[in-house]
Amino acid sequence: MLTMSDRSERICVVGLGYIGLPTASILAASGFHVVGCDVDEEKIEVLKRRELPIYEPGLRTIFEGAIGADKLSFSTSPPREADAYILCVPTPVSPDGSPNLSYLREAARAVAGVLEKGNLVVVESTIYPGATEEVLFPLLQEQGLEPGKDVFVAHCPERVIPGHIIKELIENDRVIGGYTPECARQAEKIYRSFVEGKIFITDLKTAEMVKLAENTYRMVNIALAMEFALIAEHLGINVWEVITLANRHPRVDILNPGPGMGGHCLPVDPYFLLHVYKDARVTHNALQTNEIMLAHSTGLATSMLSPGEKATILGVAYKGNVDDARNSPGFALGKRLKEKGFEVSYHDPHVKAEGVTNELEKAIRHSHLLVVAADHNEYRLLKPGEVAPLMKARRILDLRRVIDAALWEAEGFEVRLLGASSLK
Ligand code: SAJ
Repeated sequence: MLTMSDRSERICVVGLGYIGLPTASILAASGFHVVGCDVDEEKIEVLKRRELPIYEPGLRTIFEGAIGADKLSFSTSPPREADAYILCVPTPVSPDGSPNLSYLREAARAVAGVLEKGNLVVVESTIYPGATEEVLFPLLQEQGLEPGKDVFVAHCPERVIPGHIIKELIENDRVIGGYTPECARQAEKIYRSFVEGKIFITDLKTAEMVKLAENTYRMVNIALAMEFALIAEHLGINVWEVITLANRHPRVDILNPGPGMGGHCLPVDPYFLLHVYKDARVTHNALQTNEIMLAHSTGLATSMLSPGEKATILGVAYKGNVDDARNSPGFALGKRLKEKGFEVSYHDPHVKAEGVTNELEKAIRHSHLLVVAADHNEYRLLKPGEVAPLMKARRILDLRRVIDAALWEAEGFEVRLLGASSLK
């Protein structure tokens, strides 16, 4: 449980996205005076009106409590009066897979301009090993500040999963890499205020690599599940049964196949490893598998459609029960189907985006095929009997094993499940 002690230190969190906003809120709820910064003026206005631009369970209560206690305010630029600056800006990769650290550089430049001796700078954004030094140090030195002597520098990668961010911010262990041991200790003091898990101290590069190891491990595991799905289809067996049974082994934990790995992390972060070590073959091949699954899913959908027919993509969030559509497998699939000349509509109960409706009836009407692309709870509750009269044909492709196939078949639907040649 968070306790709001009265802490005199002031913290500035730069970048108010899925990580920065919850982090700023939780630090403020722990008693620090927090200024949340973002270059997006509209977002700052929204936050000043006490509205939340994202949905994350538990965030609203903490956010409102912190603002109510006058601990959390917002600005478009970092203030001079902070003791610590935490950078939570996006670190995407360019279309060619090379790291795009422009947001980090911009944020670091803005912070470097207001730093004073004795301040702490923490990078939370995911970056390649060596990048904290590469980006920050020249900017600090330009200001006449010596890293580790005048300003403390640390990397503390976020490792929380969207959908459970608040819980995981509090409960997960943290790894803090310091430029010097004292840098790490300074950062630890801040994270200790709300982290109930253990905090492990290491050096900068190790902390940077730890984050990439975590996400690459998960990405490779999912890619393997995807490959197993392709093999199972080839053999005429059901991959979901294979995985369930294999996972009964005490040392096996295979994840689930799907139409693609989306989001801002798993399909992106492994490229940072390739940036520092281009012969990382396992990583490279696993990333390719993600691409292969998208093509395969498109093929499955196409095989269930005749020219000019309409497909409805159910779920454009990158995964179930979140409102984030970055690197959305659902959108990617829809785009490919459109390119093949099919009509496509998008439905999602959580995502607000152009061309996506939250009204199921509207999305499904006159459709020939439903494609379940995100494992939202709402889709588990879909009733085939209610859906069927709206459609022009009774067909459903489940890319996430969400629906109860027997129920849909009983209603006359042709049902196809990714990773299984038949449903039995
Ligand atoms: N996915 C599958 N099969 C699975 C699990 C996931 O296809 O069995 C897909 C999802 O549908 C989604 C993508 O993979 O499209 C990524 O989803 P995710 O739930 O695996 O991960 P993220 O991106 O939401 O969060 C990950 C987490 N990393 C790890 O678990 C190692 C989280 O802890 C990190 O903080 C986050 O990346 C991040 O920000 O780096």
